[in-house]
Amino acid sequence: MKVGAEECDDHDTDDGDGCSSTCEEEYLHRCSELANLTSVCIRYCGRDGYETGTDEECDDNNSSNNDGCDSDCKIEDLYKCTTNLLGVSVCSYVCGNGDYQSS
Ligand SMILES: [Ca+2]
Ligand SMILES: [Ca+2]
Ligand SMILES: [Ca+2]
Repeated sequence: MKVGAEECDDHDTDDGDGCSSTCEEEYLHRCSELANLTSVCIRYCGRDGYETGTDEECDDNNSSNNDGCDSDCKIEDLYKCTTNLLGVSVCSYVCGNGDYQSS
């Protein structure tokens, strides 16, 4: 169960499963508690589209690189992303599109 300053507790001391060995939510993960006070952590990057208030810069609901939004949900160089009606990022390569963008 969660005590004091813990952000999560998944009954192990492993890193890389969403809840770290120091009981902190890991990068790009979100944890929620079950009724038995065990934390279940999921990686929100690569699902549910782009979510504001998270570490995502974009989310195209996949874990592929080189499509504008990389596997860590960061916008790749020379791409620009917008969010479609379903909340999913749509990224396009801005180099060579005839529209100079300085940033
Ligand atoms: Ca863990
Ligand atoms: Ca997401
Ligand atoms: Ca991608």
